[in-house]
Amino acid sequence: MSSPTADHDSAEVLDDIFETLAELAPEIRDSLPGRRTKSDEVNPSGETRMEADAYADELLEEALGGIDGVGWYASEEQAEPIDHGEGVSVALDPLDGSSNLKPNSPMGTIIAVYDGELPAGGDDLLAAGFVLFGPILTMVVARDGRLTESVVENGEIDVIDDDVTIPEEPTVYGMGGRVPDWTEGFAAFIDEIEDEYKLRYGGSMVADVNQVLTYGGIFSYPALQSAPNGKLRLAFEGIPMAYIIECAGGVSSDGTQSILDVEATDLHQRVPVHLGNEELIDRVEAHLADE
Ligand code: AFP
Repeated sequence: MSSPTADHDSAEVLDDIFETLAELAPEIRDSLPGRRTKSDEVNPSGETRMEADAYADELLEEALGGIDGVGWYASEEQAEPIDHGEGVSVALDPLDGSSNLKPNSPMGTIIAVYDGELPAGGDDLLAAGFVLFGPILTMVVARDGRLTESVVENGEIDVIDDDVTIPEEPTVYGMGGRVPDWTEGFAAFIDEIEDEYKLRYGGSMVADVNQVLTYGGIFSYPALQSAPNGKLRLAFEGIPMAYIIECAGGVSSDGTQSILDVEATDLHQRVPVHLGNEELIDRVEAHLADE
């Protein structure tokens, strides 16, 4: 694959990608009420897809793949990247947290833009962002080391904070995985922090990470006894969310190192995820090192 700068200005390509995502966001949201049932298909990670997952994936592939300067479209819903010509690779979780659709709880779309062939690591990341389908439709974009938050109305981007920074005094924590399946070190970490912070976990990474950006704290989907690499996917969830948190002054970790330094060997590989204020990430890493 050639570099985005060969024929296209990569800043322009990134502008096009995020504008297209904002234009599609209301359409994806409008499609949700009629697509709350499970389809009879499973995704490459073995999870049953909702009708809405498939619809959002098709819509995003067609629109983002059609941008001049986008070379590959990859998604959590498809086994292999799809060739769209020359340019950057976009990697998407089209509807992250779609099991929240049934109880009408928040969910989102996560995007990572890589300069290079997939699988690619944090060094190859050009930008990342997410759309949050909450009571308000918002989008955050991490680019050039800075995080911007916008409200999306009628597909238009209205920037409300052009330098999002994680609050210095953390207040919340949210963790995935069944408690008996946590490792000893992770359980000890939670034991230590539960008196200090408020537990808030909704099961949608986009919303659970956004509350950390808003209130400060930590989000983890840790290594489990039954799944040493946890649940979340490196290319579609781990790397973009790590960059988003790091652009806001927070820290990411797979337990020992920044998620942006994890070697990418497989498009659908999983990674333990810890995101939040530095002091909390230091504490979780210390407990995990003691295991
Ligand atoms: P779904 O897309 O299947 O709802 O999974 C959501 C997710 O990938 C991520 O958004 C959550 O953080 C995590 O999985 C929730 O997993 P648990 O249901 O095990 O808490």
